[in-house]
Amino acid sequence: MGKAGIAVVRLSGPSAAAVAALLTGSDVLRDRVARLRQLHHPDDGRHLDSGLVLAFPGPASFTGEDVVEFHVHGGRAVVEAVLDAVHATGQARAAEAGEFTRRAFDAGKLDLTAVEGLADLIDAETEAQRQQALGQYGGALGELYASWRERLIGLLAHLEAGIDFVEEADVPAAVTAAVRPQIAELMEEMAQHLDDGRRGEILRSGLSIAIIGPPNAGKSSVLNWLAGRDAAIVATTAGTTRDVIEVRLDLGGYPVILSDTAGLRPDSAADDIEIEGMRRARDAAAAADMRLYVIDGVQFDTLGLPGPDEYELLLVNKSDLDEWTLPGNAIEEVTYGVSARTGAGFGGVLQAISQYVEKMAPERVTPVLTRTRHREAIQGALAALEQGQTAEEIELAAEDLRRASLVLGRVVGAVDVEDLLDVIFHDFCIGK
Ligand SMILES: Nc1nc2c(ncn2[C@@H]2O[C@H](COP(=O)(O)OP(=O)(O)OP(=O)(O)O)[C@@H](O)[C@H]2O)c(=O)[nH]1
Ligand SMILES: [Mg+2]
Repeated sequence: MGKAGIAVVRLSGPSAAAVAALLTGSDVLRDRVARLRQLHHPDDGRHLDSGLVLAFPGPASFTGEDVVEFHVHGGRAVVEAVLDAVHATGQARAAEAGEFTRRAFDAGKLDLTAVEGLADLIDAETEAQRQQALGQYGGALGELYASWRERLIGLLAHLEAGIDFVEEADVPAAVTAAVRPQIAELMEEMAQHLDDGRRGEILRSGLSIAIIGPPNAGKSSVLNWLAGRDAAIVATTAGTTRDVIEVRLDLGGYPVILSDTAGLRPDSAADDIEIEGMRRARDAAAAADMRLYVIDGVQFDTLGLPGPDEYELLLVNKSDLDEWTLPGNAIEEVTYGVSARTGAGFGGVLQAISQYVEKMAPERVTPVLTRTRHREAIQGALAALEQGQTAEEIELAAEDLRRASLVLGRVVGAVDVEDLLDVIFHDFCIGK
């Protein structure tokens, strides 16, 4: 809900045309032509607005049902009045969150991965996110999983045919021997699909980068410089930042969540609030995909430098000051002299972040999986197939294949997923 030039009120279901007729006084469902119509309240005939009325007769509509859209002016009172008039017909109610998409799913218009792709498309903030979501909405991921499932079901049919001949000594063994190499091939494809550096998941939810280091090193200043605004308080007092401050950025199409944290120093030098802040800082550092360790290039404690496994990039800040130097024991490849005051050196830092992303999430053939739900399912299917490969009895091997195909069926929503649906559709807004 908000103010806009145009608002679209959508109706879906068998009464859509009847409701539209009551508001417009005309039959709108005949074709897919947009027509300018005056909308009136069905109770007292009062004029509500003029707007376009556009009908999509089922089944060739988004939901598969008859759909009518009113394109009215986007003022709050206009939308309220039109919704009120729609309710007054007694033939319609407000949709629940995600209900249009859920009906589309029920009508077989979209599989579950496409539904998720649509939700991601609506949430997409960067260009790379948009491309990935659009691919998934278009069915790329769903088609891959469906094709694996089809192959599995084909192989399963072979095994089951073999089971019919368990009485004959060599038939079952021959069937299993014929099927196993094909299962191995499928397993190889699944393993490759899983070995993607979590690219799709990172792109969907954002790469998390924690800025850590001693107090007063300029961590908040680095965050502000990268964010291009004064998101965090900067002050000469050591221990300024206590809470973790998060900023979302678009780095070359990749969504990045930067968090500024409290400076780390011995507990004895800090009060209770700062100690809690440092605990949060350590948690943020542990949970991050990447860590930027910031030190002050004028005052640093060489002995106090963290081990190279505690950060991905070392930023030696305040290079604008004369007394600035790089610590002698810094590892050259990951060390960057910067000034959060002048912006010097940040070009190299941004490049290093991009390279790091490329390294941890190499670009491979699409489609990539984008959610933990997908990863767990493919891992589950793979585990079932592995077990099937070593099963002695043909019946047991068949059972493992059946399990794997069931798991794949659940990812795309082809088999019993009632429990999953509420979770997935809950992410949607009303009216989608
Ligand atoms: N000359 C110079 N001063 C800087 C630079 N970056 C930060 N400062 C100063 O260093 C002081 C500390 O900066 P902050 O960004 O608050 O440091 P911090 O690491 O977030 O500090 P805490 O939140 O207390 O841990 C401030 O007075 C900044 O103005 C820089 O590149 N050059
Ligand atoms: Mg700070």
